[in-house]
Amino acid sequence: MSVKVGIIMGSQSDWATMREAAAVLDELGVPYEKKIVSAHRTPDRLWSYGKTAVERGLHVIIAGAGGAAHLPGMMASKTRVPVIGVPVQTKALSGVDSLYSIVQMPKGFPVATMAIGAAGAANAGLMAAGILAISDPALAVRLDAWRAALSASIPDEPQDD
Ligand code: RP5
Repeated sequence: MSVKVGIIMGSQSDWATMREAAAVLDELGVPYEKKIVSAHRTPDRLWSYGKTAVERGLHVIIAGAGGAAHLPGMMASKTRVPVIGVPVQTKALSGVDSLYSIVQMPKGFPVATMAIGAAGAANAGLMAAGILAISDPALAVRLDAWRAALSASIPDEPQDD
């Protein structure tokens, strides 16, 4: 069975954030591939990844980048495979630069943009799982159980430190 989720990121330095998406997919038993694909440093790799995404059987691409974060949008321009964008938190501008670079796509080429940083990456994994669960009943059961467990872990009342 081919891998249906691609996790791509602009740099090795993004992995500390993007591994949160991978961790969620691991918990849910969803196979994925992970690659460094930079819009600026490896544009040919980006082009080739986007060009072959459909034929390789990818159903969702999670793309994380920081700063001038053009990777998710450029990938969305190259493939119809849905792209979930993760704005990586930057030191200089706290990730607002990444968010603005990813979220404001022109009509016709959408990127489903998550929150800045680790929470956004984890949610990207959950979003990808939710998309695959539409046609994978066993995954749907696992995702429902994951969600129920999270809800059950939330206490009714706050505790003193
Ligand atoms: C972007 O530039 C990457 O997505 C990364 O978030 C940022 C910084 O990259 P490095 O200089 O750490 O490699 O392309």
